Amino acid sequence: MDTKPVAMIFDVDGTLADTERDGHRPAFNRAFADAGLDWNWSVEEYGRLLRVTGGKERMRAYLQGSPEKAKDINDIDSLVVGLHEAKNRYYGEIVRGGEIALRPGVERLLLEAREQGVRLTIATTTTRSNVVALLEANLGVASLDWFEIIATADEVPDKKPSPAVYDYVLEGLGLDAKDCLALEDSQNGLRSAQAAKLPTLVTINGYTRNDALESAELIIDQFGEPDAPMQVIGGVWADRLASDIRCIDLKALGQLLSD
Ligand code: XBP
Ligand code: MG
Repeated sequence: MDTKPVAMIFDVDGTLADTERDGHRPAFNRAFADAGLDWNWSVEEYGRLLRVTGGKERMRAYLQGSPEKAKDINDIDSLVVGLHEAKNRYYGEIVRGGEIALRPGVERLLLEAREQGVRLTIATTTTRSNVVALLEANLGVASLDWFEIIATADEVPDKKPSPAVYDYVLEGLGLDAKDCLALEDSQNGLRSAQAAKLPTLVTINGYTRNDALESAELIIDQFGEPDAPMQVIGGVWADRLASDIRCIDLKALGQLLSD
């Protein structure tokens, strides 16, 4: 029998929107330039740096890999904190300027879930202000209330692939992981969700298409729209989807979660 999820737990960066290449990355570069640093992260280099989750952690990892850049810095910790604040200010400006749209099917799926009484939550390693900016810019201020729990790095500093942020959301929901569905875009996100025992759907993007994702319950290229269908890439439950399913909606999720 088809069963819709009781709750959906959405990742943010890469899942709700392609925020990394044209959002966080240029925001980091502007913060670096303002600080008089000669660091500039290309699209390609940023893809490698994304292996490390968390903006502050990413900058520290970059410095570890580039000792010549680190050698003249007296206080790496305070530099990183200052750069991160500046980066997030620039990120907010980019997002509020309308430059980062939601991925296909995201708004449709959120609206359908709300209509059908599916509980909505967010589990992300990004900073809370970045999530607020993205939701407000794309769905309006009231959309923050669509989500029963918005768990970010502000509440859960232990970043993905740790399951901590998903465990936090599950505890807040008071639900068993098997009654929920995580929606992710990357290997780090998948590892985090699966360590919390959540069935996980992965929607890939330019930066994550080569990640090791085969353990996901479903892997797709996008949530899709009825007139712009998704592609199913794989996943251990992929064969549960009927052949006429064109996009991720509650009917498709019901089939996916049926056993
Ligand atoms: C993605 C991340 C974040 C962002 C940058 O999180 O790893 O670090 O790249 O945001 P998710 P911050 O996919 O879980 O949404 O600079 O605020 O960390
Ligand atoms: Mg992500």
